[in-house]
Amino acid sequence: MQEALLEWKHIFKLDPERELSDEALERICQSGSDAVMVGGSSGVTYDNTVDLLSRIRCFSIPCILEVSSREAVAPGFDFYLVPLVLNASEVDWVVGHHQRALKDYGQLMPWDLLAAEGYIILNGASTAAQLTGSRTELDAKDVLAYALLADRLLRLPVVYLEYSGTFGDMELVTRVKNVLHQARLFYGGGIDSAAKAARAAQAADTIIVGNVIYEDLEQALQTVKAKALED
Ligand code: 1GP
Repeated sequence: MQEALLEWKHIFKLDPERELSDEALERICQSGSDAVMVGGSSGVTYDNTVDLLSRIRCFSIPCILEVSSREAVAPGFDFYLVPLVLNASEVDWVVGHHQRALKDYGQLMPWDLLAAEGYIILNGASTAAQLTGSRTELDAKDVLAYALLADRLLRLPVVYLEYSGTFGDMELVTRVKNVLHQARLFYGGGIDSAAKAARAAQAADTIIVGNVIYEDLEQALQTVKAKALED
């Protein structure tokens, strides 16, 4: 599954706390996107995670859990991505919650299905930034240094530039991409049209589309076209 991760160019991120009709879910899962990721910054529970997983399992698309709280970790996903929020002000969000989870469940971890993501959160107004106390007042050199930290020092397989809720600085995304040596660059935030998806797909390796699924499904489905441009 680690290899599949390297191929994915477009991922839809579904929030288990938000309502999505069966018809909308079917269209998302059959859109041609590479994978769906289940995750959110708040309101994610074991029950709503398992419920969404069971609905996604009606389709053949790979399904990833992005682990944001250990109460919501459920078996049965194809892959698990674990964020380390590199610019969080509290160590808990960098390695603290993770250490406590491993203390309890270290023997049970499906290591072959797990990978860490080096998150750099850049929209200070987002729930993720507020929850983690992320330091988002960063200049380009700061961001590039976090990218180097993730890629070269920690050798994380994924660097995730997270602009959740707003479309980011594509010039900066491109600069980050250019300093990465081995990590794959995920970009997420504010992709709400085919044009923005195409711009983000040029700058990053993998684009993540979230919010627009719930606000304008037709536009969300259009973002999958960016994948075809890259193929
Ligand atoms: C959120 O990066 C994802 O974690 C996607 O962002 O919801 O703004 O599309 P949006």
